[in-house]
Amino acid sequence: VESGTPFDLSVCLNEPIHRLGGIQSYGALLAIGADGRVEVASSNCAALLGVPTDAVVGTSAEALFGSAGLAAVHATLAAPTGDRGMLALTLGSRGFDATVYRADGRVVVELEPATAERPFVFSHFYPAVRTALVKLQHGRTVVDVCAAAVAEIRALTGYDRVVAYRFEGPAGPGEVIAESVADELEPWLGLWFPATDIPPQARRLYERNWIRVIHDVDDDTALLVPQVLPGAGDPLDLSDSTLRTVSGFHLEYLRNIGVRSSMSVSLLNGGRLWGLIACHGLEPRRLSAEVRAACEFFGVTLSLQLAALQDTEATNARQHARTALFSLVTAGALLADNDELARLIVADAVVVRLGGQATVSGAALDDGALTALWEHVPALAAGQVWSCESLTELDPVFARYATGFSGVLVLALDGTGDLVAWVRRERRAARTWATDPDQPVLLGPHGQRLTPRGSSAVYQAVVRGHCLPWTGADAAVAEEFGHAVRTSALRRATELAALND
Ligand code: BLA
Repeated sequence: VESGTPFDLSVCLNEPIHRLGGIQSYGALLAIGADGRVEVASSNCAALLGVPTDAVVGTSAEALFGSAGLAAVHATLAAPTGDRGMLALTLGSRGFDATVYRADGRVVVELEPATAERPFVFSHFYPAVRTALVKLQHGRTVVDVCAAAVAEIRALTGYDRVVAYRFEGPAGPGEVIAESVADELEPWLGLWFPATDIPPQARRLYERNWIRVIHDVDDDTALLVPQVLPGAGDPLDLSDSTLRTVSGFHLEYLRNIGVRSSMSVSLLNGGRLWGLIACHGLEPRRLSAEVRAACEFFGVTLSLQLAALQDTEATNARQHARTALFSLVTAGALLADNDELARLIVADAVVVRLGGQATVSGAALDDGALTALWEHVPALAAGQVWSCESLTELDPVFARYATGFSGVLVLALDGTGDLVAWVRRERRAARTWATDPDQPVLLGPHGQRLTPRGSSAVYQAVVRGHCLPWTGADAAVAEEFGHAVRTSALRRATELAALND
């Protein structure tokens, strides 16, 4: 293939990364069927367990683990600790940290040689994690807390670079918002990375489990034997695996940025992935089961704290809105003062539409643009909010209007089309990208290679046609305002009724 040619990204989108039929070779995997026999085993059993894979497949699990060991596996599976459990197991004279979960109707046991002489005990690591978590409590903003978190995770794990990476929207690109990095590496703070760096099926997988470790990008994958499940067309589902082998595309990516090992921890709010803590090592790095469990625990706690901060920011915005609303309410005319409305939610123009009649204040708006806008606002119930950050992306027709605005946040006052619309102009946001966002992947001189990236090759690109994003707080304020309008309309109606009595 010619170098510099674009790469077909649909290949990435369709890759079944949870069923690649192999694991990282530092551990072994066994899948036990309903009859208690091993149906699938990784190809490295001889090296890790001292029994060749061919002899393991078909053997009864009880023969391998002993009846006490097998009972411990089932007890761990039955414990209400989430989708996967951990325990210490011995095979012959070898000690292992085991991870157990269910997949495709089998019981899966993953075995990693115990790193220390002692078995896995979370409490060994607990004091360090506790100290680290306490340090997070002083952060007042999401960025502050992330800055403390990356420093603590780097100290706990020893990776060379640890970043907090925040997505813009669930399928969007992302920005490095905090970083702790070794002196000899170039800083990435503030860099943007294209959305295609983390495809949607990977994002979904990362909502399901909190942590993933790649111990060596040059590892020889241990294949599953047999490759496809008996009676099925696909390899075993490794969604819950800790040893899961990794997409070749991602390994290529890591090699291109000079990374030998990685770990990432999900940042979730309400079950949705909004960011990652991503760690890079310049050398292969195996995390012991207990350090991994500590990082997972750290990620859960960090996510909760960040979610609480995000909620606090929304609550503060609501409080601020209440104060602004109070002055509107006491002035007696909620919908009469558009300037005050534009202070409630930052906007370039505010449109109040009552009985089909629109009053615009602030920046001038084309009549044609307004007509097009009304056609695009979906049907909303009273009090409901709808917003859009790029009307030209919604419909290219919006590019026609010279007084062009990019985004709108609409509050429905009733179900009949009365509404308030806050309108924002385009914000030409200059971003520093780690690669050309319009051509995120090129085939390099050595055939199929993802392009290297980093701050030495930054790319300035201006994002066009979008307004300053509407935040959850903006929506909360609009809802609050809608509530006030309805309450005061109700009060006025009651007063009128009383007068008429
Ligand atoms: C996975 N891509 C990932 C992961 C990260 C990134 C963090 C999670 C796996 C891990 O922990 O290493 C990307 N890493 C980043 C980014 C930063 C970082 C943006 O440090 C910035 C600070 N990747 C591509 C292209 C494809 C691709 C073009 O660039 C598709 C061809 C695929 N990335 C890809 C896949 C995965 C991935 C398939 C999932 C890997 C897996 O979990 O199996």
